[in-house]
Amino acid sequence: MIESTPPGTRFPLDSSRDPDIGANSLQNYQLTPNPLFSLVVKESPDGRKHAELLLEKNLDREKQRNHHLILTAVDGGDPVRSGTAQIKIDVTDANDNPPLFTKEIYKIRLLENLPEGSLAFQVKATDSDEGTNADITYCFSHIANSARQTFSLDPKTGDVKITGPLDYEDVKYYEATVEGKDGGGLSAHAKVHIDIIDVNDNAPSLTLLPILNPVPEDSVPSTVIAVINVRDRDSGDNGEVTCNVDGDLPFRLAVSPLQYRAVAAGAAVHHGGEEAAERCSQPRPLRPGSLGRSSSRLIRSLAVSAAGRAASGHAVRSRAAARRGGRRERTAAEPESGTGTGAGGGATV
Ligand SMILES: [Ca+2]
Ligand SMILES: [Ca+2]
Ligand SMILES: [Ca+2]
Ligand SMILES: [Ca+2]
Repeated sequence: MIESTPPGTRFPLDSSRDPDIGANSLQNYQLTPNPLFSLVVKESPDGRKHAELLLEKNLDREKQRNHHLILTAVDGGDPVRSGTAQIKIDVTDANDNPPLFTKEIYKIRLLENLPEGSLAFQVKATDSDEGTNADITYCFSHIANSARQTFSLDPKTGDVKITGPLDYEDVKYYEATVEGKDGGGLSAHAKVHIDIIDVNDNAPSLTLLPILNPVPEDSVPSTVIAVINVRDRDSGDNGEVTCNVDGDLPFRLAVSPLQYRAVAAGAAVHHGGEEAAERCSQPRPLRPGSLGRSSSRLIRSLAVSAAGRAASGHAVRSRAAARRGGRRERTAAEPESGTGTGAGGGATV
């Protein structure tokens, strides 16, 4: 008996036989009490009685997959004689349950450095029917084209794998709807919200805009000589940057929102070329084991002019070096001898 059988359906039972006649013949049927089934006894014109099993309520295979009833046939004799028959009802499955996802919304967080091919998460639905009625296949029923190239959903296992590059700096959030459909055509849906988590995968980048080039040697302290823009595409601690200037130089970095300025320091600027490696690094790793990233840039344009010397001086070291046939350049660690002007040092960071 299929579980979708509607209440009110009747099932004729084989008639019992009693060779006696009159009151000693079959008088009635009885059924063990059962909330789902009852007995209807009909009498045909020849006086024979027939029993029918009547389904009173909906069957539910998922609650009870079989029922045992006992039919008793009683005669009218004295003593009363009876016979019994076992009625065994197997309830076969109907597809009356849609799949049910384990969550209405799958909230997923993925590090942006997860490699392609790795398992991101799994969606799962259950179905209390059996056989193909409980056989679920999964698919994305709604997903942006960009996300479709980034994630794949295994139709059988519900495994979601990464099939394209993740990049927090590019896309921070994905949204999709998954569908689970059983073999009988019933379906269910669940939302998927994917947050991409930032990883420190970008080093700071520096751009240098010289304001004074060359720098007159009589520049007063705090004269802005260059503007350094610093940018780190990461977020939070991963995008936090500090800058410093290597070496003992008459310049210091002054911070203004979103940019650093190289300014003449308190001591007088002395003439001669100066070269400094300016470094920007991230102050602290986000997690143990995740190293901060740094970048540095050799500043060659903070040249200082000296009276009576070629104005361009040491302005762009590479060009000057090329002109001089690669002669070794003096560095900040080798103060020019015999100039006698200004006081070195005093550069602060
Ligand atoms: Ca089902
Ligand atoms: Ca079912
Ligand atoms: Ca960074
Ligand atoms: Ca990042």
